[in-house]
Amino acid sequence: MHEIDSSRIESKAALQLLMSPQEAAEFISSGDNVGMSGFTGSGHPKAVPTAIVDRVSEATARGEHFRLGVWTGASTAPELDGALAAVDGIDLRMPYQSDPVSRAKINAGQLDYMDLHLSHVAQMVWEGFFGHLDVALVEVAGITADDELIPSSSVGNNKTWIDMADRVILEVNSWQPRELEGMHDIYYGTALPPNRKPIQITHPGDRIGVPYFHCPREKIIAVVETNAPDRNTDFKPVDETSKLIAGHVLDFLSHEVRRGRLPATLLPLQSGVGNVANAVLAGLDEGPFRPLTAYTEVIQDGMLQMLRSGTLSSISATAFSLSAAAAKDFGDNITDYRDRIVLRPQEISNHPEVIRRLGCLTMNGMIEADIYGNVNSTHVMGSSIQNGIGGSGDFARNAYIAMFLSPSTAHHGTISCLVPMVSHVDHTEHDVHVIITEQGVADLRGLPPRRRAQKIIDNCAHPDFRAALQDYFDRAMSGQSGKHTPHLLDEALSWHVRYMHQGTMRPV
Ligand code: 0RQ
Repeated sequence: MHEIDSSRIESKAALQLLMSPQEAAEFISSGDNVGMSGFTGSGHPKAVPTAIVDRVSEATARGEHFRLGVWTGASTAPELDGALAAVDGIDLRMPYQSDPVSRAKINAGQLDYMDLHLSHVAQMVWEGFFGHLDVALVEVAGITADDELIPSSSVGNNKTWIDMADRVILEVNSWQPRELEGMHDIYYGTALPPNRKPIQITHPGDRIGVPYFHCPREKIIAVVETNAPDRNTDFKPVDETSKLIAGHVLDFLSHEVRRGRLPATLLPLQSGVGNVANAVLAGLDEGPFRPLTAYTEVIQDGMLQMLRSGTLSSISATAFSLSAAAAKDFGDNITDYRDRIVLRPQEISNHPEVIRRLGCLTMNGMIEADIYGNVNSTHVMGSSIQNGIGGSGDFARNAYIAMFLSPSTAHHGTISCLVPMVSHVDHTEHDVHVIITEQGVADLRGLPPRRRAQKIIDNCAHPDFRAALQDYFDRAMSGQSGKHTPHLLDEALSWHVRYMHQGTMRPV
């Protein structure tokens, strides 16, 4: 840890509650549900989780169990998700994870996981589906003299955790820039039906809330000071496949502008994270469209670069997900960026009403798509979770144009990402408008199922698998099944079984 900046805590009451991470962890008991901050590796608590891991290990050494319900915004970091999963300290995890250790535990049946639409989490917690929230463990960038909490590099579900928990533990992280203050927009107007009001956002930069979390003083039981970085994962250099996909996205968008279906400034962008997304954003930064806006979930390196160059004029999101270099650039130049960024609670950043009204252009990754356009974003071979649906459903279902992007093959070309029937469905054929691989673009809008199938096979499948997919489709067309969405049901999933047995989906 770096040196603590004690000026971050201006509240006299909060100063009285300063203690070590170990002391704070004593307030958490086995069986508690703990709502933790954290979203795509940013803004998660950095010190108390490690102290909880020690408590779990000590309990295990005594032959006892110490398990918590762990609720977050989205993914966190190895020292939280990975470390707690490794010592079997998690009873139920929700709503999103991407950690290799917790993934292995989930897929071994040793850890229960609920993979949820990220916009649904707050409402489901208000309704009590996951039980009572005992503790909120939330990182903040500071506490003002008036006891207002300055959010950190992610907002996620923190407002809900602070509102709903009996007890609140705060980590004040002085690694987070002091100038984050004022960048957030925490909306306190949400309610359950029939008391819901329209969400008054008509432009990504609109502010409808306040810059702070409110928390009654008596709920705060511990304050811990830290100075530790976010996860800040570096990207792999952009590869040829990602560049080809990015090129197809740009061609597609240009075509839509030429057809008059999109303005030259496009519509608010949403982009998933990862190398393909970053390559697309780099392509857009060099492309002809500007000024652009983004109504998205996460601000990754590519989006920051687009702000720097002026290609993007404003971004709404719920979190950052930056490499170490981009995080440094953000911290060094925060005064240039801050007026153009709004960070919101995830039920607002991913709100279906707003996404539909703004007409977002959404770009998300996938594990596989089938020839009719159903998309699997979450499960490898139909039963093993990879990460979770995250915000992809919130955005795709309500998008103006829902694009799904992926290389046409996985695992060094041995698996086709275009298949006869997806082994798990996250986005149905009704929610998927365009599929783009390095091979090309399948614009499925306006096409009935059999025409969609031919387009996906022709435009998106890898040549190594195209003949096998065509053969499947032709035989399904001439077989006994209904002809609206022809299938050979006994064969559809044996496509995947073949991979399990032979390590390849190549036709044999
Ligand atoms: O496995 O890591 O063991 O090599 O899946 O695949 O190619 O690295 O791609 O990082 O973009 O992830 C769908 C998982 C794609 C991601 C998914 C294997 C592959 C590799 C990862 P290895 P890549 P990406 C919304 C954004 C859901 C949430 C979402 C995701 C691993 O995009 O989690 O959209 N999406 N959030 O080898 C077997 C296949 C496979 C396969 C890939 N067909 N069969 N394995 N893999 N395809 C909101 C935001 O704004 C953030």
